[in-house]
Amino acid sequence: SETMTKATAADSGASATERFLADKAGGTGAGADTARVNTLATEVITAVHEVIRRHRVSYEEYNALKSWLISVGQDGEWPLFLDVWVEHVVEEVVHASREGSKGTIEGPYYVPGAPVLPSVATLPMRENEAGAPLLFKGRVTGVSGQPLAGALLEMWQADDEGLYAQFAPGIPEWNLRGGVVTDAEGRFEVTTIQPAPYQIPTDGSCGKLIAAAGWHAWRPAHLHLKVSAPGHEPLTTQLYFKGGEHIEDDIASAVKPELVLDPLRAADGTGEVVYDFVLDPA
Ligand code: MBD
Ligand code: FE
Repeated sequence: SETMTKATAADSGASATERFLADKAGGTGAGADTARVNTLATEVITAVHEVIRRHRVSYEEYNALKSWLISVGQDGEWPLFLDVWVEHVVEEVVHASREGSKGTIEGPYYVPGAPVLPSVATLPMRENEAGAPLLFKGRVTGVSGQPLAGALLEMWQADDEGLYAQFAPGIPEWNLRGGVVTDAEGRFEVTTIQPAPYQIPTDGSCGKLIAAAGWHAWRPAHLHLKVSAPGHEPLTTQLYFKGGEHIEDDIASAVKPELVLDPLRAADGTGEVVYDFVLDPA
């Protein structure tokens, strides 16, 4: 039933908060620079003041904002909120001068340490995992075209219901998560399933904002990838599907034209597509 299989915001939101605190919190290096903090904090606060003046914000609206901000933390939805509405601009700025493949946002659901798989592999999945089979193959090279043998291609994706293992209950730990190692010519060939469009949780604070503003909660179907090799800049990216719903209006603003796949489809729906990754030198 719906209640058995649907993740609640509390499930996936709180799990994303725990995951972030375990892997990425404590970035105090940047925080140590007083001048930088002064500039950024002052400008963010000033931008808020300007919005309040321009739109003559009321006390009712101020208190609604205050209670909403409190609820985002209580729901554990700060990673979700930030990755959906803020991360894409950070990614744009940080990777502006990358020569190799385009990247995009990581989002809240990466987990390091997925099972390591050979260059020709099937992602861990349940018997009768729902969704059309997808054969995804290609090559990892450096910017001058040299093959990168032994590169690690980490993949993670939602299942056919839009749920991520380790963030929604009842899914095997590493379902649809794996790290594929390229062969001597930098090649990989991964069998997975076609992902479905993804709806961010509607029952928590982010969902409340979406409903209150009259937005939609959808991301287009996507594969997440992290490609890494010694001596090279790791690449965090996502791949989408041509003609798929919400390609043009991703709630997370993370689609780029270079990231849209157009698989060959067999009569039974099985897809096959080639995509090559180019990594910048470190
Ligand atoms: C996702 O699956 C995702 O990729 C992003 C960016 C935000 C929420 C859920
Ligand atoms: Fe995702």
